[in-house]
Amino acid sequence: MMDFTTVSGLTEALLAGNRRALSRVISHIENNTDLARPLLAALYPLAGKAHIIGVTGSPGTGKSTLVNALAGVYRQRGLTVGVIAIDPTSPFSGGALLGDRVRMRDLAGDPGVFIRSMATRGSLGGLAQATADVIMVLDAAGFDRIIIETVGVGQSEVEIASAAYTTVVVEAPGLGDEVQAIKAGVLEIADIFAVNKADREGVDRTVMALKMMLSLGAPEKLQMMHHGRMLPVEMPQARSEDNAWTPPIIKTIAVSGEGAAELADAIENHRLYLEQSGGRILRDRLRAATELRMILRDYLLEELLARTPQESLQHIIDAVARREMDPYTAVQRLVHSPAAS
Ligand SMILES: Nc1nc2c(ncn2[C@@H]2O[C@H](COP(=O)(O)OP(=O)(O)O)[C@@H](O)[C@H]2O)c(=O)[nH]1
Ligand SMILES: [Mg+2]
Repeated sequence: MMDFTTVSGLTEALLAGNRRALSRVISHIENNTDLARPLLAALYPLAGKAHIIGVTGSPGTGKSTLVNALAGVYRQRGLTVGVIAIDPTSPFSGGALLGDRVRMRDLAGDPGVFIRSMATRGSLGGLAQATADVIMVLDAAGFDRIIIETVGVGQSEVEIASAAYTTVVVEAPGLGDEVQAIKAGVLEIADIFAVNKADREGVDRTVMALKMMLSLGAPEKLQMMHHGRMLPVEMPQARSEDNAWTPPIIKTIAVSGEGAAELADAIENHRLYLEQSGGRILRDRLRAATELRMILRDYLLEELLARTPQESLQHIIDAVARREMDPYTAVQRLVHSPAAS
């Protein structure tokens, strides 16, 4: 009988391919139970083999449908696939949108595919960290390819991109001003562009706009890296290694699966490119640096708040609110005040 109540029992079952154990482990991590950290510590050394693919883009471009098709291609090629869908939080229920789950159901029942939705409730940093942890667990569980679907809005896509080795940016024709849609910060994270809904009018205009952006985009690329708030200093160096890679533009029709094999080929080319150029090692360092920063930031904040007496904190907040103290001085006070006994 497998013991799902202990770290060793869960780990053993997970490594044996038990999907229920995998779900349990992820739940422990999402709910931050007492077993979460020991499980992460036990699994961390076992991860590092999977190829991690980020799929991002505006809502409605067809990301979920494309991920479904891509996972199907990988399954045909004998590879196992883990999918993490990060959905916009519904303003009413607080739950993930149903649509993604419904469309991804094609693959349900296949033991070579594991799909998990994570709702974007809570802070961005929290989600990015939880996502990184779940990626690691799927990696340790032996999935060959891990695909993360995120809605391309601002900071989160950059954070998730730092978790992926290959980032696919999905565009679609007819989303208004193509260049605007493309400009919104995705150019510098894209390793591959998928122009989905290639059955629709205007697809060639979108492809042309992308080609233009790519030919103009190089200097901006490095500059944007410097301004990316979450990115550690290693980023420009990490990316300079990638300069020999020109993001291919792949036309897809996700609903029929057309172009999905070509997209998978492009991803595999990029995977090989990263391995041969040393880019994978650089991205691993980048990932480690980003993750350490996220965890350290949370840890230091928690530790500081834990050792600061509630009255002192309230006192300082009042002082700042009354403008008797500026917030920078307040932070100095908090950081350098002797630990409470
Ligand atoms: N015509 C057409 N519709 C598509 C294509 N791919 C997806 N769709 C449709 O676009 C809508 C949004 O797709 P979805 O995968 O949920 O997009 P997401 O929000 O980016 O995940 C759905 O109604 C899909 O059926 C495509 O290649 N062509
Ligand atoms: Mg979706």
